Amino acid sequence: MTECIFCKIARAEMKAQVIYSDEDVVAFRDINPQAPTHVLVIPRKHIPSIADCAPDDLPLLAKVLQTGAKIAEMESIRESGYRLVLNAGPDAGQAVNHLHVHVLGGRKMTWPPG
Ligand code: DGP
Repeated sequence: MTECIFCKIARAEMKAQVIYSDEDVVAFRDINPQAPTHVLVIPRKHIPSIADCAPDDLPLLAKVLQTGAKIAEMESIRESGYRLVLNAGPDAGQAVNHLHVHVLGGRKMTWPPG
């Protein structure tokens, strides 16, 4: 069993505000929200980063992204707009080494990101 915190959330061994889950993915509210909606979508499978995605993982990755869009619907930010963010590696600020997509919305965003 991995000690990864997101694996623990996926196994319900660690508390999180889970708003969606199925056999492949889990979505929960970020502990340190950067927008009115800030949800993380993870695969249940432990993949450290997008850089570690194997060709066989691509359907799962597609499901993670599609779940991000589903969460945006659930959070009523489809029309106002939202951002899906996937950080990889130190320069991008990836802090948790379990692939995750941030769903951010509910406020106007700036570009380029900081
Ligand atoms: P990243 O920088 O892309 O690796 O983002 C990791 C995010 O994970 C960060 O926004 C904070 C969030 N996070 C870290 N630990 C926990 C936790 O234990 N619970 C929840 N809900 N979110 C966490």
